[in-house]
Amino acid sequence: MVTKKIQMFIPEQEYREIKSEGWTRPHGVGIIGTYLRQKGYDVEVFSGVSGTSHREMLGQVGADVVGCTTTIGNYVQALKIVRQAKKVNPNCLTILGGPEATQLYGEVLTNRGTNSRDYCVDVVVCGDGVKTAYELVSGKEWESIPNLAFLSNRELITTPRLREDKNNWPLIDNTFFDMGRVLSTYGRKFEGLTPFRKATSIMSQYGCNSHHCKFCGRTDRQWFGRDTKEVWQEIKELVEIYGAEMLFDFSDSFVQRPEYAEQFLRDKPTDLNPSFRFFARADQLNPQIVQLLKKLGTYEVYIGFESGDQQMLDNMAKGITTEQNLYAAKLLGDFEIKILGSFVLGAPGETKKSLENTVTHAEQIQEVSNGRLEQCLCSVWMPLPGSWGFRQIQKEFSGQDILDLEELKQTWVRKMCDVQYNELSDYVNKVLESSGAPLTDVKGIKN
Ligand code: B12
Ligand code: SF4
Repeated sequence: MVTKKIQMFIPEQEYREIKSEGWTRPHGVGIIGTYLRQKGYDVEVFSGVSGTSHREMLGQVGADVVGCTTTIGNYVQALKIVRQAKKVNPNCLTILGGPEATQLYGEVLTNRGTNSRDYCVDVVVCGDGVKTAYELVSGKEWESIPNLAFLSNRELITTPRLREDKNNWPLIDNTFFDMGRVLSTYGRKFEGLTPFRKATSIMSQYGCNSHHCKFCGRTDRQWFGRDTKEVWQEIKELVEIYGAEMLFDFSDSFVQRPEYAEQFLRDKPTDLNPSFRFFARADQLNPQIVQLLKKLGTYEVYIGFESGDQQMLDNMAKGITTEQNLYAAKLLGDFEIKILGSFVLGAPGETKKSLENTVTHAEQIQEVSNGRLEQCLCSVWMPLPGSWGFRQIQKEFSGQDILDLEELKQTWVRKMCDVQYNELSDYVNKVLESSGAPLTDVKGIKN
């Protein structure tokens, strides 16, 4: 029997490079690719978030099965890849997964499915996709595979959603990537601004069940913590084989379950001392937790402060107060942990006054943290498919799978804010400037 050739892609973002790209590992397609390889398939994984360019990827497309992760930032690139896959091999099975296709599967299949003029997508995986991918490539009846959306005789079929047990997923096979290049990208990108030369990403926990921030595209509310010993095993490999000095844990909040963080610290091998960057919510930080982070070797904590105006924080359902933001910043400063703070402008009802409060807040955060706010990110509210925000303007984009990001943001601001779009964009720079952070950036997608 000839082994099926499978290619998995996470395309690079279409609009602009972001600072976390180039040195991160693709956790979704990385795990899926590893699982399929372990099942005996001939697998290749191409990662735009680990520095492989879109052009390089397009040149490599050609397999029996081609799968792509989609986000709002790379969806157009993902379509180019699956179109190319069909061109090279019309019998190729093309699969889209990831947050964007999960949210817009109906629109994707209407515009790119079997009956469309731009047919390039056979099936969409909605939600978890490791076991699902295996069942798809092994030829199981689609109706009996969970987490799918596809067309059958022009009818849109969806199968039940099932959460997979993440402890049954393999550790990413790092030999898919040029790990030397991936890890050293961090040092190159942040030269002169960081003590670390080599860094990459890990993911200890999945899901966010604490809040429902109205701008957030996360839909996986249920929390799942991976076996802490296994996470350390993964870290050991990254440190000892690839020389990682700093690891960025992409869990939505590392401290959303303090007992998990405590277990993680208890299981830490004494001879393994990498530095970490974690996400955390301001309301989840207290002296005990910050002390724990310090003991773990935390270099930096990424906090979504979002706004300096209490009404805006309430309007975006963030579930935190400006006082909690300042307290968290002070605590981190006291423990000499650096901060990566991010802000989102354009909450429902945003006014010039509330924007001014955010400018002042960014400055205060720098002050109370004793200059520890090292990086500041700021962006205009992007109504991400899947979020509450998107639902408020969805009607105006009805039927579309390719969303014009500029139009999305402008529509949002026109409908939801009491300031003009241009004014809001100017405030992005004002917030970045007032933060006094040495490293500043707009959050990804072109602003
Ligand atoms: C790490 C991360 C990044 C990293 C790396 C990206 C990556 N995907 O690896 C960086 C920092 C580079 C990044 C960038 C961006 N990100 Co990001 N990122 C995340 C984060 C925190 C974790 C992603 C992850 O690894 N999850 C774990 C893996 C296992 O899950 P997964 O990727 O979803 O894959 C599973 C399934 O979706 C499915 N699946 C996925 N792909 C495929 C493909 C096939 C073929 C199959 C069968 C199945 C399948 O199977 C996997 C296992 O179950 C998520 C939030 C989150 N917690 O998920 C946001 C998230 C994915 N990012 C988001 C956004 C908006 C972006 C940016 C557009 C940000 C920006 N402003 O520019 C860019 C886009 C970059 C790009 N190339 O597209 C949004 C996406 C929303 C949307 N509708 O698109 C999310 C959900 C955050 C949020 N809170 O809203 N991101
Ligand atoms: S922004 Fe963070 S805290 Fe809010 S819902 Fe999303 S992942 Fe959870």
